[in-house]
Amino acid sequence: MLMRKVPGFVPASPWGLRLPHKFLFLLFLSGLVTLCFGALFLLPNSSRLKRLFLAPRTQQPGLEVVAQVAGHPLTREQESPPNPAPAAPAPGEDDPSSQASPHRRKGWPRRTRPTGSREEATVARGSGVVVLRPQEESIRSSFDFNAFRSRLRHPVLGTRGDESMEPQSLVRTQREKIKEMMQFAWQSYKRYAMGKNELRPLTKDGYEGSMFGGLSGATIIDSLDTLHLMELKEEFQEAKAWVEESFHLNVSGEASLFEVNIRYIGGLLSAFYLTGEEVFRIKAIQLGEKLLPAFNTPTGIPKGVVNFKSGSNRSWGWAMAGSSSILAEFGSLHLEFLHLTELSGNQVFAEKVRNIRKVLRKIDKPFGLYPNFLSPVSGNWMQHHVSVGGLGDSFYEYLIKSWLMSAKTDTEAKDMYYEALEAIETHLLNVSPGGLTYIAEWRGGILDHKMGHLACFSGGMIALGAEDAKEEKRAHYRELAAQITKTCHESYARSDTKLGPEAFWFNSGREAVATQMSESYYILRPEVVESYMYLWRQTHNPIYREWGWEVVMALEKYCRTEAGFSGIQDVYSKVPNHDNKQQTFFLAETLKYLYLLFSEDDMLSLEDWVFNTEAHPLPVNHSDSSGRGGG
Ligand code: DMJ
Repeated sequence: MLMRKVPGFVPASPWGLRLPHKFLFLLFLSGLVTLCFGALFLLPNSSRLKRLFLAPRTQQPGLEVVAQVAGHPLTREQESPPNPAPAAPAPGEDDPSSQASPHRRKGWPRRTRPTGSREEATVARGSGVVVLRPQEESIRSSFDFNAFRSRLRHPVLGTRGDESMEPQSLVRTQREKIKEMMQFAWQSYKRYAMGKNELRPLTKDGYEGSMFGGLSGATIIDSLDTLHLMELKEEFQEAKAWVEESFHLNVSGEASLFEVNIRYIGGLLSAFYLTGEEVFRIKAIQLGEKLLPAFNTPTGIPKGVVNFKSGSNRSWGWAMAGSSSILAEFGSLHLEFLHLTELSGNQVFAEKVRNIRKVLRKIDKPFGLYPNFLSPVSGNWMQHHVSVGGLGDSFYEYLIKSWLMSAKTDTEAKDMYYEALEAIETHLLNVSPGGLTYIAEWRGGILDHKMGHLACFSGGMIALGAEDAKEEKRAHYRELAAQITKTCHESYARSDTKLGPEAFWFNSGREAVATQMSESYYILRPEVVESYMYLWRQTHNPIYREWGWEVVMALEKYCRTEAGFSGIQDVYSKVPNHDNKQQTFFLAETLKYLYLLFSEDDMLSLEDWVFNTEAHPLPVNHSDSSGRGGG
């Protein structure tokens, strides 16, 4: 409708306001808006609101390592939303995560699992163009795989000396037999349980368990390097394809920090170092980030359990009523976490384990011993139970291996190892009336005269560390390693099945045997054959291959079933009572160590590799370029 202009009449606005009023009202309104918007940025703890308004790229400058390489299988996977930011430490508490790191110093945010914008990823997928943010670019290019391989002293799989000289040798036949066992274990798993964590060979199905927070495929990840080593190429490709297509990290359960680290992270890292396949590196780093909330404690000593969904953490209920972290668990992260930093360029992983080292270095140790339970809140020992078996074992292993993996530069780890070993010798080492050397368990000064199967790795560890001890101790440590390994062999030899029990005692006239049914089981554990492998490499005494072969025969006789290998419930009964579990470490460790026992010394040479506690080989950090092997 056309308004007719009437002199002296100013038409009212639709709201009935005249022009000066309207102007004043607009002025007031714009002031109000400016004030509110500004408040979003000035009020404390406004980060959530900022997130609503700022582009994701601005708020998250990229600790994330999601591969956005077009065509890469990872680009097809929708990962879970980012974990919540780690909880801030309580006022006045030392925040280990605030230690200097290049990233942090430059003002990088705390969040360790940020995401890129979905739009950005979509564009990358849609256009087929590689879209990497600057930080991802540096992560991508921070590790030179070819340079790494050229620094190795030996070809990864060795020179195969005996094969070319003796094509039909006994040792070759033995190795082939072990390879066949691996193939059978893998194929059984694939047939009945592909994608599940473990195979149950009696019921012919899969089992997920509760240690991995909803992650699947533990057997696959644990098997990758063994398959590669044995040149089971088709099987390796099956495993790799599963990782590419079906290994999803968007899970939300509670996981064991230790188990995920040694099996999944260790397995992925090894698979990467052996093959150079990016998928393994990227998955390892992504999974490593998911473990970081476990470290949000006042001391930085991680708790044993991390919740993948909420990012909360807790200690195991059985660990001093939920108050303690376990020495073997928080003490067995060092090797893998240093490699996560090496492969990602992200210092956060190395900082976390260096802090653990710092805490352990400072704390008082009763008689130089490391008890198994430590409060992650106070940093105090919670009980004086010391063991080189369960709860303590791999902490000692990681000290000597940190020294070796650092190409013998980490003198702190070396000193800690030899000091700990001296204390163990002084307070825990015993010789039975029958002449068997064993490492007992210590409870505030009282000894339990028993050794767990787990403690049998120590023969190999002491052999491995013997050469870097003080000159006057070297021969002694070699002999000690041999004696402990002999004792562990006795625990096998004295059973009806020639497989060893979970724990064996030295008292009441009985030696190296279990004293109760509840300790008589064998769950396909590797520690005894692990020691045979190290002792073989050190001495070339044929007895270790003989003993190893006895184990192979016993496994075949008592543990092989129609659909895979199974543990047994009583090593003292020739009628096998299977436990219906093919443990992942059987493929990762037991079969790998057996295979290496019957291989040349330069296959995964100890000059180039250290094995994590799940037998996943991680490379020594040779910084010079005098490598000869590479291949
Ligand atoms: C493995 O998972 C590792 O070797 C760990 O350190 C201890 N136990 C099992 C095998 O027995």
